[in-house]
Amino acid sequence: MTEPAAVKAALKTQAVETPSWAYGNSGTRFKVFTQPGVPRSPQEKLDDAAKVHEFTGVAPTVALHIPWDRVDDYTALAEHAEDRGVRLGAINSNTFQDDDYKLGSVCHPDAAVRRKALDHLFECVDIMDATGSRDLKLWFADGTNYPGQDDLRGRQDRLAEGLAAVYERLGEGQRMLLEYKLFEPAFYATDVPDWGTAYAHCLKLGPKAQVVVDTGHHAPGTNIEFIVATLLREGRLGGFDFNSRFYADDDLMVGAADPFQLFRIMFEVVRGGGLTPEVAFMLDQCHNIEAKIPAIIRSVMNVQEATAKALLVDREALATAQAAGDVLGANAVLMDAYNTDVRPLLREVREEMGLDPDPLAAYARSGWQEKIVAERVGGQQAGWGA
Ligand code: AOS
Ligand code: ZN
Ligand code: ZN
Repeated sequence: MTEPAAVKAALKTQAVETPSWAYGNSGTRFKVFTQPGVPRSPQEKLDDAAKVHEFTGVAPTVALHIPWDRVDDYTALAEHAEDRGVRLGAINSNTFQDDDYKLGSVCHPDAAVRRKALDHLFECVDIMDATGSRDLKLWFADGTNYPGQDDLRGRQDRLAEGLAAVYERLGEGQRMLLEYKLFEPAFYATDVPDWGTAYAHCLKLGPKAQVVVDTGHHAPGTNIEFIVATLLREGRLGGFDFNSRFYADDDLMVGAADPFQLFRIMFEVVRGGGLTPEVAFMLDQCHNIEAKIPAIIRSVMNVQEATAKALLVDREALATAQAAGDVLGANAVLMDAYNTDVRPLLREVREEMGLDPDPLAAYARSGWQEKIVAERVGGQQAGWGA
């Protein structure tokens, strides 16, 4: 049995990165619902993210998205974050919102469009230099809708060429995280559809290229924990984009749709030694109909609960049962941990960190929501689902 003190220590050091776009208005392609009090600027998104960190104690960094968070002075933005007790995290690129990208970005058949996409990615690395961000997160909407539309292999060659150029541009201590996604917006063939493709490109590029697992980007029934175990084993798990899905890339709160899956994933993280800063635990979510800051606090707590349960797995008993071929016994060890109510333990962890044991109640009492509703008029759309 893992010592409670060790479990608590691990939980205190875990960091969950929240995404700037989760604080803004969002929706589906049918409707973006606006909420009162949402941020009007990247600075205000950071102010909200700082509240999530203040009440959870484990959300010290905020991912930015360019151009949604474009500002004139990124050093000043980083200072704004630090003034509020948080730091800027991964820089997310956007090579999907311009008309030019209809047939792709770095995989586009036209060299001029590929150049434009590359220039944007270089700009993102420049921003990392200014903000001190470690990670560039790359998600490409590239793909084709019809068989024969473009050459599948040719597109991989262009992708490899583009990625290599970005890799070259990375400085000391910087990484690129390559995200894969089964489908959408392309429906016939996606250029980075799965972890195998992402891994193959990363392997060729070098150690600064790592795979990022967005939990919503798989076919139903995919064993995501197997992917996590494999990538960790190969030293290529750069991080997660956490969210929940029922149908497609739903971007619902992590741990809401399938907490058992999140536990299984976190168990493989713990088992594979991945509970370190080398693995970025990021949220990639949109809160279309629920209150945003409380939803993000809830999401951070859901990650903590899954992590606590994963840490509680009796690894020795599990190994003994596995070695003895005790199928039911081994399964029972895992289920015992999953079925443990870890909320009292997490309340203790928070109290030991000098926090309120109930972050949602503390946020509700803080008056922040009333303040932003009163002060902010004309909140920004996240940029997503327009
Ligand atoms: C898109 O489906 C991906 O999940 C992206 O990671 C992300 O939602 C987007 O890049 C927001 O920055
Ligand atoms: Zn993502
Ligand atoms: Zn996604």
